Amino acid sequence: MARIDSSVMRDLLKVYFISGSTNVSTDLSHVLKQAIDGGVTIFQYREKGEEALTGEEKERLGKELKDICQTRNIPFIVNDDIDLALKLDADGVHIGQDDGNVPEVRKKIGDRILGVSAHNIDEANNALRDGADYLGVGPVYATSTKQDTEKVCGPHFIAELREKGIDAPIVAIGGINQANAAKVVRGKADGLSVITAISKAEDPTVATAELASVWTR
Ligand code: FQP
Ligand code: MG
Repeated sequence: MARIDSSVMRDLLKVYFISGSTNVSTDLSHVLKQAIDGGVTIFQYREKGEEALTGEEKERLGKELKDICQTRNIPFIVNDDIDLALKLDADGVHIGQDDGNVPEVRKKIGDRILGVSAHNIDEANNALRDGADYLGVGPVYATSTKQDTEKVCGPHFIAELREKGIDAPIVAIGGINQANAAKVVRGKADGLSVITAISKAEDPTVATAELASVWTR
């Protein structure tokens, strides 16, 4: 196996669904299946926060979600928890600036997909130098699913990173929904990442299809 090709990575980022058990009102496995039916291209298991599952329960749900992704042919990414990612044989991991050292994580996970959060040009360049396959950039809009965020950067910030020479795959994150997704696309992101715009949608299939449609219209 080799590291993922950047053009393949770019395509996979188009509709990036992130969720854990606390982000849904019903059953996450069911929501994930519905979302994949609507066009999700990659999934991140982010089991985090006060009521989040831990230990064996976290692992059990992770295994279930991984199997769903595998059966339906989309990559399964684990947020923060490298050991869980390895245990579940995930397709990749996503880490933020405070989640550990990028070269060390790269070493641990081999050629699996590695996503890193970046909030400025230096973080972006360093992450790519150290082995990131894609960057998560945001929050592009205000978000309620994460408390300790950096300041809102707006979709144009991704265009700025492009102008400064960042050519790598970038997925935008933070407060993205069906109403503002087109703006994020025009702001030069390769993909949109959402939690609640899908996890709390009345019909996750329809909600996902609406997000996916910004890439073809
Ligand atoms: N970008 C992405 C992705 N996924 C994420 N989880 C984050 C950014 C945020 O460590 P981090 O990462 O800053 O916070 P947390 O671990 O609480 O999510 F690019 F995948 F969309
Ligand atoms: Mg993190």
